[in-house]
Amino acid sequence: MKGNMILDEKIITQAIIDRYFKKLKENLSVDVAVVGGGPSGLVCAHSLARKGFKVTLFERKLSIGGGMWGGGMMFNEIVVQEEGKRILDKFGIKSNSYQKGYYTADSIEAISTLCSKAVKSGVTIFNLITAEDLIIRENRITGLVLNWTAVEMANLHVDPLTVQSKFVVDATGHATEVVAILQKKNDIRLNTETGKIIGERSLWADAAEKDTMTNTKEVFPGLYVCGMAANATFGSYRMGPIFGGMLLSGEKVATLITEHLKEK
Ligand code: 48F
Repeated sequence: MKGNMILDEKIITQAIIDRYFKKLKENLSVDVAVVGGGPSGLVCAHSLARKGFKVTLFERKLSIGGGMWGGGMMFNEIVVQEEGKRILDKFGIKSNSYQKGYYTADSIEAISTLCSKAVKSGVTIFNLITAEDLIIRENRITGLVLNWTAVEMANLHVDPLTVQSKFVVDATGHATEVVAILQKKNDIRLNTETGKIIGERSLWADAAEKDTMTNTKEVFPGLYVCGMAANATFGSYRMGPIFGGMLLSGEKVATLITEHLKEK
């Protein structure tokens, strides 16, 4: 290294602690808290942050990206249809026409770009944190209850911390975890036909992709679902490795929430 500066491990440690806690404190009260850093959650968070809203995304795992990295059965390519290609273009993700109406993209380029653009548009992402509960006031979601994923994995008895949020988005994919927690712990009715989570059905790409858009909506006051969580909640099909619906759903949920944030 140039010069005579001697690196001090204590300063390195202080820098990380100071900066992390500054970031955390700045995100204790936000416009939108997104749970899940898969494709739908990232597009949602990116769209809202670009409009100037304060958006925080919590991801359980070490890596952001959910189910997109692995393409289909670990073949790291994804497929999108015509409408989905518009979003890839918007993010500057290269796609290749396969045959009429079908495009492919490198899943690594796709998800790393979504993540990078989300962060650069102002989204704060906290990885390694799990949403384990919700805060409800007067029959409306007003925040999230969070804990370290490591606490969850080790099954330790450690109390969580909280963030306040005007809106919460469940972008947790197949497990639709946030809605499931809400249903399990509270005597409430969801905005579904049965008032409960209807559950995901077996694979049907075409119907699933269309339904994802219809099912992207508010499921309980203050709580929206997008991506695969939307279909799992409202009882539609899974779609497999076609990702247009995930991207478009993220965009749609951001538009819906924007309308409400403007009213507030
Ligand atoms: O599953 P995931 O990629 O959700 P998505 O955006 O996309 C689904 C597709 O990947 C694919 C598909 C369509 O092509 O069927 O499966 O709907 O990403 C969900 C993310 O949420 C995280 C999880 O680790 C994953 O990265 N997650 C789940 N539960 C929690 C969570 C939780 N309680 N707290 C924090 N993160």
